[in-house]
Amino acid sequence: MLYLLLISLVALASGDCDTESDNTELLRSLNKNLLRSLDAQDGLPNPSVHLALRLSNYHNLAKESEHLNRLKNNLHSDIQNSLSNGQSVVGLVALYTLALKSSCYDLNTITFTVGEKSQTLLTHLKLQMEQEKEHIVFSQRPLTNYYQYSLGVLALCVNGIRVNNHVSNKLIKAVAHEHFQHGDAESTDTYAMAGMALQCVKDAGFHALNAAELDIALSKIKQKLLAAQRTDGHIGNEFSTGLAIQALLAMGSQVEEFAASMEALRTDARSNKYHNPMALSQILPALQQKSYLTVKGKDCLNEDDTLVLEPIDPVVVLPSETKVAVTVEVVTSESAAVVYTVDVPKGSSLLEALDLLKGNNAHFTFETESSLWGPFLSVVNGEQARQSDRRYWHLSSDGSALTEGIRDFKIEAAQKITIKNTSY
Ligand code: B12
Repeated sequence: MLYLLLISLVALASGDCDTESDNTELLRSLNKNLLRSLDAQDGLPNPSVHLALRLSNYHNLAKESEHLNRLKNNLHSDIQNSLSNGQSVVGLVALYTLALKSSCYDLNTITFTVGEKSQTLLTHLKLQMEQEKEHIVFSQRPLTNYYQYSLGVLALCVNGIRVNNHVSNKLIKAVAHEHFQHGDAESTDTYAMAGMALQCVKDAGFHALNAAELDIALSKIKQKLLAAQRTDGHIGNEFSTGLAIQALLAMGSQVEEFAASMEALRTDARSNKYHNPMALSQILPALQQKSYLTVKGKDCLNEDDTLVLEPIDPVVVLPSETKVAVTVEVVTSESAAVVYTVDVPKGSSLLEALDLLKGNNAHFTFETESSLWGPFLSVVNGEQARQSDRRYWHLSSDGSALTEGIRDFKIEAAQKITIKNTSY
């Protein structure tokens, strides 16, 4: 009997070890994928990717430092241009700030010049947040969105900059009035980012006067995130789960409370759901039980430097011989609908399908804008859905909203894609 008990205990223990080493293996391999994305990136260096690499337990310090230099040169001049043109880029500035802080870089040495006046990055972030706040006062919404507003609060706060009470109050009010929307649904991502931002404000004691309001907002966010948990474990959808876990951790929840969500994240990660570097950058900290708040205490000392990128053989994917029929319906802001059809190789991306359609049909045109998530569909048949007018081209397939953009969504079977100029 004792012998049997011992055998089962040994088996159990080794099972645990297996799981632990499987997880370590998964984390290291995701981390390597994120490092590889640095070389593959065609556009601007991505500050969110840098942040995730720096928050990880594993590092390739040479590659990270090379990337830091690219951020300080290329991303810096892109932000400089936007600021000179008077554009609100608070989310990007906040991510840049978080990325630099995660590398323990001296932020006081980073400056931007607008109208002959040179000011530090943090001063600019503060100014941008004031403008966003003023916009909320007059139009009940930020210039950008509450996700970026939260990023701004978070970035100031983790750098020890006192967040103006009026600024954090606007976020608290937005939580109370449930103003966090993504299209026509609630934005789990925004609740998560607001949760991390407000938790930082609470920990720093910046909001001592209205402590009760702040606590109510934090518990509402927690309740929203837990209520958004689906039966398959995801919180919101596959792409908000990482941020939601980060927020729950930051707000003091125990891992056991969302074990199913962690498992859902790992299962998705194993099936390569997070091939987009931006998606990977938001889940990797969560899988290591860290949140963006961890940046606050980062000292960059005695870091691991064991991640080595083995060369991998390039995989050439030939277009499938099998064709599938795609119907593309374009619905303009005036509700006028035009329908097109195109046959595409099975497994094509929606972007490839739209390119084929454009080549075959002189009446169909489209344009994209680059973003951290990839190409954002901005103009269709000459009609622009302007973010400044709070409009966008909403994507759906057979009536269900797509959870990925035109480059990542793959067409595996015949379907009807609807592209609708929608207000938000
Ligand atoms: C706000 C927001 C929007 C707003 C953006 C406008 C605005 N000013 O508010 C609106 C409502 C227009 C929007 C639209 C869509 N969105 Co959106 N969006 C977000 C959100 C909450 C914040 C983005 C942000 O401000 N980031 C901060 C700044 C610094 O980064 P940025 O890259 O410069 O930001 C720009 C881009 O992200 C772009 N953008 C927004 N959404 C998407 C989606 C895709 C696929 C792309 C390429 C770009 C893009 O708009 C941002 C502002 O200019 C994120 C959540 C998240 N976790 O990131 C989801 C998120 C990025 N969106 C998502 C999706 C699926 C969409 C749509 C495809 C939905 C649909 N079915 O139509 C469309 C895009 C369609 C198109 N035309 O290409 C997913 C993307 C997942 C993925 N794997 O690709 C996210 C992660 C939400 C989620 N959890 O599902 N979105």
